[in-house]
Amino acid sequence: MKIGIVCYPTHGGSGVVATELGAALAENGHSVHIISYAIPFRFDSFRKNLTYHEVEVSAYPLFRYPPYDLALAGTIMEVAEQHGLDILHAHYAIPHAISGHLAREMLNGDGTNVRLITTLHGTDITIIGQQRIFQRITKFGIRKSDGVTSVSNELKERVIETIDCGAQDIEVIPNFVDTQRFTTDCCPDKRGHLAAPDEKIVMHVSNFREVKRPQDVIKAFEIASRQKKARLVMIGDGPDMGACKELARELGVFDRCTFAGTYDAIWELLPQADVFFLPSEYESFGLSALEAMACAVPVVASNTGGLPEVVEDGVSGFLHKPGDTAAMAESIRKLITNEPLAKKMGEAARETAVSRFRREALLPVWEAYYERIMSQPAKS
Ligand code: GMT
Repeated sequence: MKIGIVCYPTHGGSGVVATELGAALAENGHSVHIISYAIPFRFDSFRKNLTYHEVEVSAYPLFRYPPYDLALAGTIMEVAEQHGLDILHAHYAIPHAISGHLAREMLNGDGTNVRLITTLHGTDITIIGQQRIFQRITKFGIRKSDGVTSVSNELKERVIETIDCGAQDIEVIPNFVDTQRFTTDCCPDKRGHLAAPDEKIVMHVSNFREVKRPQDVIKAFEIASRQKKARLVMIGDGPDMGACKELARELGVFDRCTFAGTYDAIWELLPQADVFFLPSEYESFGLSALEAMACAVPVVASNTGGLPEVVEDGVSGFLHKPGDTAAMAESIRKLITNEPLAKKMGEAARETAVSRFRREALLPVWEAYYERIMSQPAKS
């Protein structure tokens, strides 16, 4: 198949999923065209069947806000026409589904017959899609897509409850992980850089936005590490980073925190964690937790959104109400003070990642879904 994939290039789950899916499809012999405004950070190499197309945004002085959505539609149209795309897969509803729809409308019946599939990732529904100005356009993008997928059952239910999708059916296809890249192999030299030999490592990876509750990471770590020498490794960057550092100073744990910044090869760091910590207010899925699990790291997280579909409470980690930092701290304490428990849960986590979410298992699901959508008449 000839597949166009539209995504955000920035550090965020939707861009990771889109890029990893593109690479996997290309490896399987499909011709894949990634369309974005910059090279997505997980787009680690130019390889056979995989091409990147940059959206050119015009900076004409009349434009206070350059019309990115139209530039994207124009680029999609050109790529679809030039390469005869069968499928255009938009990751994240706003603006990708709308620009995709516009491109398809301009093309179809004009010698091209491209199908639009939109994958809803979470904040496109729970945050952006709830803003008054974007509510109806999100609904429009969903209704106009030839196929719509969601990354968890919980997100699907939420979409149905909050958005009038008309006759549109939503297929749940969970995120996947490359269990050969995300493995248990630990690079001891890197562990040495991260922590002292007698320190347990609690790790958090996110884009430090409000929805991730990153200050709760500091609060729970301060409590959990009172009895056991531990180091908090914070990976990523975002608007709440300054507040996190401030809080770490206030609570007297700044010296035991490593603010590592953004690190692309996250598979090198995750296996060195003893606990992965994700206390988000909401996660439609929790890809970063799944990546940690693939590295046999037990997870302490919120029992919110799609996380319970990924982490099994008491088996591969512990789940608590968002904001319950005392309970989260107690679970972290258990894991950093009880090595056999952490090992058992880590093994269960890896087992879940391999059995339910490995790339090789979910790639055929995507291929079958594309085939199904292509066999149906295109929407307009
Ligand atoms: O807010 C983020 O974490 C980024 C966001 C994105 O769209 O890039 O992530 C969402 O999509 C990921 C991939 O499907 C999911 O694993 C994340 O749980 C989801 N984030 C939220 O729902 C907050």
